[in-house]
Amino acid sequence: MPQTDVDAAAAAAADPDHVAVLAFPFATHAAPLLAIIHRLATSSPNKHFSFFSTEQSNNSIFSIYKQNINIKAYNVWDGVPEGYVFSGKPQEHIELFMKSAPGSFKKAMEVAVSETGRKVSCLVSDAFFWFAGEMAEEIGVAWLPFWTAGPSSLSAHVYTDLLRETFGDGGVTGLEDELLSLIPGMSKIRIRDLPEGVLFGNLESFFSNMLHKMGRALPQADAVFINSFEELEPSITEDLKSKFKKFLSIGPFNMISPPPPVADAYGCRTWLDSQKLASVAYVSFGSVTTPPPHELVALAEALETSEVPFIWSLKDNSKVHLPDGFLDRTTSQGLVVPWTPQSEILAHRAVGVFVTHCGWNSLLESIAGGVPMICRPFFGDQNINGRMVEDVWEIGLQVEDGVLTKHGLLNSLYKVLSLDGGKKMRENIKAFKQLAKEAIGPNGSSVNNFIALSDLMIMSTSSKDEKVTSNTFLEPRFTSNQKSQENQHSYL
Ligand SMILES: *[C@@H]1O[C@H](CO)[C@@H](O)[C@H](O)[C@H]1NC(C)=O
Ligand SMILES: CC(=O)N[C@H]1CO[C@H](CO)[C@@H](O)[C@@H]1O
Repeated sequence: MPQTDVDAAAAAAADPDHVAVLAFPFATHAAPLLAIIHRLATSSPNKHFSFFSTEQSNNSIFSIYKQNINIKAYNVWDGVPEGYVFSGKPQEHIELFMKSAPGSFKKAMEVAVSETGRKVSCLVSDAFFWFAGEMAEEIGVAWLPFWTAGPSSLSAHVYTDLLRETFGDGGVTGLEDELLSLIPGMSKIRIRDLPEGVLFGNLESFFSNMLHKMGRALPQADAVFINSFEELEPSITEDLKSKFKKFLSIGPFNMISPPPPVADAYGCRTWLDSQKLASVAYVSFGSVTTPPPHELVALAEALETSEVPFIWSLKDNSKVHLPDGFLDRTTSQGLVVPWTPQSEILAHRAVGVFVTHCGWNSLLESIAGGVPMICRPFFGDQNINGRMVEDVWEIGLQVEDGVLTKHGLLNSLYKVLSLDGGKKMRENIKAFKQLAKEAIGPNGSSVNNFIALSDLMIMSTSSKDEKVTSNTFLEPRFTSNQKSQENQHSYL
């Protein structure tokens, strides 16, 4: 036997635990899953983790992590048949991947099992993979799905059947402003705030079906875990704890291990240093979405008229839509840059408001920075997040009528940045920041939930003494030369 096989065999005999991790390889799903697996692997050095994703995803996320000898990446097929011609329909690549996924994951898992000599003892997956529950059942191990967005959107998917029974699935025209009082913790959410595909939009689309099946499958999981903290949405959290066998909030990840400082390529930090306390508007809609041209114009006009100093993260190819001369006229007022170190900017004392699409990761970064938001949501969970921001947490505003207009944005900027209006929002968001700090501190809810999650992965008796403690909770997860994470999240 070659030496490496001997080593593998010895390690497997010492601790046969083998956690298989199935990642959703699109948008910002795989990276946060790997972040948590990295922490678990660091705190359980004898357990082996196999991480399954597509080659492309795998290449982009693995390069940023410190090498862990007990995590191994496996590539799974992206589901695109040889010579396939894309018809251009939305989410086609996702649909192809999802159709092949159960088979591709099974095949890749067989390879990992034979290579390591360890049977799979626990299955962790993106919550999107409703079929992973059946896979886990077949091999007789625990299923631990991970939901990458917030608790309120998760609740919407778990309650889809009840919502459809109550409001019908034949369209909701006229009911858009009905409140969802029938769902615990959602009494301020309107039908119109729901993710599309629950009550409106194409209920038969591949994506709607996937989320529907997911909502039905999750109560069978051994635990559902999430990048949030219980104190942010206590009533929804409590309700989901009663729906699921276990519901474990183990975030916010961005506060547990903040990305290390990166080079200030566009001079944002230096520029911010020269600005007044809580005076700057930071504008970014994540890396997936750009508002339509007329909204970019409205935004530019509002910024210029308001004279509010700003940093605007805008891709170079969108600059053509800006009003003539805007960039020249605003050189001393603000910066328009193609990329920003978002969490650092939001943490800077000079930033007073974040104009955002309200994706989950951006929202958590805004809490970490204590910066109130102006939300212009686009799709997925962004509408429900925006509603929570304005009406439940009172840590920001939504743009009027859901679109950016010059007049509306001027109003919102004034409200958030003026001393009186903004003060309460700033206090509220700083209070959440404090709660988040406590959640990830000694005996905090997220720490205890992390330990509970880790315990669920210990299936074999031989490793029972390898208990995770809160000491390993804050293990740094990045290499120092890590490129900053993309800041966006929505479902896609
Ligand atoms: C930890 O927190 C729980 C719940 O808040 C509390 O009941 C318990 O006494 C705390 N334990 C310690 C050691 O502080
Ligand atoms: C199985 C496989 O090819 N895994 C790759 C995943 O990505 C890392 C980082 O780029 C590669 O080193 C692995 O070879």
